[in-house]
Amino acid sequence: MKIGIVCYPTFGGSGVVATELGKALADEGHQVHFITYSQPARLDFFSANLYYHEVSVRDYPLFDYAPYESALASKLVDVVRFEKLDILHVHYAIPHASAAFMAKQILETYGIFIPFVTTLHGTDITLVGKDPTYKPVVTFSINKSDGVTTVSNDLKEDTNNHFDITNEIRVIPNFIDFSRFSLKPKDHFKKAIAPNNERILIHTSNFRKVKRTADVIKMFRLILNKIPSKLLMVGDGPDRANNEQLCRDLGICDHVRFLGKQDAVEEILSVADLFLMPSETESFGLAALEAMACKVPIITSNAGGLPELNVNGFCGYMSNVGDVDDMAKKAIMILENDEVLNTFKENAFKRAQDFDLKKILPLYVDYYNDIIAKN
Ligand code: GMT
Repeated sequence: MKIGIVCYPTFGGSGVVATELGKALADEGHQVHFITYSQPARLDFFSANLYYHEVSVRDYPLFDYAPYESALASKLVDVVRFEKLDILHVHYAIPHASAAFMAKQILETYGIFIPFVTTLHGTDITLVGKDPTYKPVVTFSINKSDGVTTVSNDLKEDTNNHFDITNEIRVIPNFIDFSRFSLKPKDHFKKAIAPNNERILIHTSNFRKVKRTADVIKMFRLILNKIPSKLLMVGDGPDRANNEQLCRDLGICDHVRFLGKQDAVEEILSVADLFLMPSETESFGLAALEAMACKVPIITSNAGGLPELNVNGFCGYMSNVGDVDDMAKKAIMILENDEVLNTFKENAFKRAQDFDLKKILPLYVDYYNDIIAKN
């Protein structure tokens, strides 16, 4: 197949899933064309089956807002015509699904019919899409997609409950590539972070409000009262400065390291004993899955699609959003005993295997084939 992929080429979950999916499809022999405004963060190598087409938005003194959606639609028309693509797969509803719809209409005037699949990742529905500013466009473009997928049952329900959806939605969960995410021998790094064999806790995110990163710090302080430990905060975003201040206020700066954005997250996860994700909502929780693949158990909230990933009491524990005391209590239960910790580590790895790329990739390929056959 010749597949066009549109995504936000950033470190965000939707961009990561789109890029990893494209790379895996290319490895299987499909021709994959990324159409984005900059090189996707994880597309940093050469492969004969991978192509990258940059959408450039011309600035013009008349524009207060450069019309990215029109530039993307025009680029899609150009790439589909020239590269003779079979299907487009757009990640994130706004503005990718509506740009794909526009491109599809234009291509029909050239006698070219191309179906497009839209994958909803969460924030495009839970945070942005419900806003009246975007809702009509989101609803319309989901209904006009030739196929729609969500990354969890919860997101499917949420989409159906909040939008007037006439299309059938297929659930295809996030996946993990074990060739990249696995426990790596990083003992020297572990020693540097925790010289006295303290437990190492980790949080990775974009430090947006929805991640409740202050809860990570508050939870850690409670854990630190009982168990010698260190906290690694990986990533960057709007709440980081406040989190740093909170650490100073709580007097725990010596135990917390803010590492900023990191490419080799799997190496850092490899030294960790527990992953913390107290999010307000999370359509799937890819970062938690990445941790589990590296044998790191998880403490999460029970919001959104997290109960579809976190098996409570097996690979980690779940608590209500904001219940920092309960989260800390559960974390201590895992961390205070070596045997318990090791069982949770093994279980986290076992649970991650349910989302092995090798199991999930065929679900996308079959779905593309169904959609192409129907159109
Ligand atoms: O979580 C983020 O801030 C990034 C966000 C995105 O929209 O790119 O991630 C979303 O998509 C991921 C991949 O499908 C999911 O694993 C994340 O759970 C989801 N984030 C939220 O729902 C908050």
